[in-house]
Amino acid sequence: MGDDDSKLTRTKRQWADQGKFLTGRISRPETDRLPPGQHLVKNWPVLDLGQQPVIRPESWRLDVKGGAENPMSFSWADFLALPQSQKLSDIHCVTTWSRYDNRWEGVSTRDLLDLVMPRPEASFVMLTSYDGYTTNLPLADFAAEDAILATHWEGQPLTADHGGPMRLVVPHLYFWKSAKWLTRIDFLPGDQAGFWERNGYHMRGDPWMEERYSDD
Ligand SMILES: Nc1nc2c(c(=O)[nH]1)N[C@H]1C(S)=C(S)[C@@H](COP(=O)(O)O)O[C@H]1N2
Ligand SMILES: [Mo]
Repeated sequence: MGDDDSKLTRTKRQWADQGKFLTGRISRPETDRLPPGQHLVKNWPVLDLGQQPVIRPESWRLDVKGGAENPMSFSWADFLALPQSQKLSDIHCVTTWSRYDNRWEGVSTRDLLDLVMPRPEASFVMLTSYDGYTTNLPLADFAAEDAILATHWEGQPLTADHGGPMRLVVPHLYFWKSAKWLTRIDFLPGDQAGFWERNGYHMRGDPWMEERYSDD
């Protein structure tokens, strides 16, 4: 990865420049389940930079390093020994598809945060994945009640194309914030742009506010 000039990246940068898909409407999750400009799908599309890493459980690691009071490095066995949670949530992708009622199992981000304890000055999170992908979000969004480090979808192990063995799911933000093949989490005092955020996408990405692209 790191190829900031691939065809996909150039196309998406153009969309950001043109404001493609923007409706100018704002809605609220309490009243509108489907955010503005989205349409429902029944299948689950695969979207990524096209370099799906092959990860063996023996070599898998999750490192929670920067900005933590208790930095930790988890093996696959360590991770499976953490408290397990289930969440039911909707997916909203910035390319305008949404998918309702996805059943996830894994470790809730709150349970992870209780262990590693971000330092008081930490307000943002940088996620790094095995394919080199990065994405950023506010710590408050990462710590949302329904955010989960998911190992299972609909009762089955998460497949490699959807980010298995483990991906983040932050359902109240556009799906590009939900890093597949997650391997590293850093807490930061200030916000830094990840991969799509450097290519014209919004630093926060709230679907109900249509925060698709950065303002400049
Ligand atoms: N590691 C990694 N995570 C990623 C991506 C990626 O390219 N690499 N793409 C993001 C984007 S743009 C989307 S829309 C979702 C797609 O997830 P899916 O393929 O499971 O639908 O993953 C997000 N997480
Ligand atoms: Mo996406």
